[in-house]
Amino acid sequence: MASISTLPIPARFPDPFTTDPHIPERVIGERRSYRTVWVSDIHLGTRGCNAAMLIDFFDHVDCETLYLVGDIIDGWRLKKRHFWPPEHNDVVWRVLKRAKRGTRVVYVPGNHDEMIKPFDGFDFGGVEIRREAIHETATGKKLLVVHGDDFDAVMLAHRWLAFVGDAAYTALMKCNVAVNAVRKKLGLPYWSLSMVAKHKVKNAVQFIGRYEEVVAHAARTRGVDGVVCGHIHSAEMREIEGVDYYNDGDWVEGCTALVEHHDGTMEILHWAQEVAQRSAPAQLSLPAPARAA
Ligand SMILES: [Mn+2]
Repeated sequence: MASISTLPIPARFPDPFTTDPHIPERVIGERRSYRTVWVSDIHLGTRGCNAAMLIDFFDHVDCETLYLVGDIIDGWRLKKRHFWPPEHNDVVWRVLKRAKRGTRVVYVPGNHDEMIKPFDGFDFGGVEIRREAIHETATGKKLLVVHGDDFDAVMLAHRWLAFVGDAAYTALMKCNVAVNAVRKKLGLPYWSLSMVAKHKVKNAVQFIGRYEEVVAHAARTRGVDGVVCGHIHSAEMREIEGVDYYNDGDWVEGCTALVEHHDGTMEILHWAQEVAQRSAPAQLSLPAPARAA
C-alpha cells in the first residue's frame, strides 16, 4: 500500500471550504445541466494541459455525476520536474467544490496517474477512487468506465503512433522544406518527409480504429451495453459490433468532454469551438440581395 507522502503531487490541495481559486469562479446566467459528464487526459502538472479551457468548462457546466476517466494528474512528468501553476490548483479546487456541493465524483485513474490506483475503493474529500466503474444511463444502458490503458498490452506494437497528430504533421511539413533546401544545396534529389509523415498519420488513424475495436470487443465480453474510455486523446462515439463505444478525448489538444443529457442522449462537447463561437462577434443576418428577374 503506497503512502500518500510518496505521491509526486502537491502536499496540500486547495480546501474549497476555506480558500478561493486563483481564477474566480464565474457563473454566467444558469449553468448548463447534464446528467453525467466524463472528462479525461487532463495531464495536470504538464505544460500541455489546457487548464484555462477546462476551468471555463467547469464554470459553464453542471452535472449530477462527474467521471474523471484517468490521466488527470500527470505523475510521470511531475516526478521528473515540478510544474504546478495556480490554474492547475484551480482545476482541483473546482472538482472538490463540485463534490462538496453534492455532485457525485468518481475518479478512475489511468497510466499517468497510476500512483492513485492503490487507493481503489477509497474516498477522498467526496471523490470516489475506482479502478473501473459501471454507469447506468437514464435509458438503463450499462456502460463500463475505464481509462483504457489496460488495452496497451494488446496494442503495444503501434502505441506511439496514436500520438502523431496534426501538430506533429504540420511541424514535419515545415521541416520537409528545410531538409530539402539543404539537400538541394548538397546536390541531393528531393526526398519527401511528407510522404513518411503521411504514412505515419495513416498508421495513427489505423491504430485508433483498431484500438476502438479492441476496447469495444472487451466491453462485449463483459456483457455491458457500452464503454467509456479516454487514453488515446481521440474523442469518438460510435457503435462497434453492437457495443456503444465512447471516448471523451482530452484536455491537451482536443479539449473535449462526453456528456449524457437528462434523457440519456449522449454527446461530445468540443469546448474550444464553444469558446471560439462565444467570443466571435454576432453575425449580422442581412436579407439576401434581390435577384434580377
Ligand atoms: Mn493514458
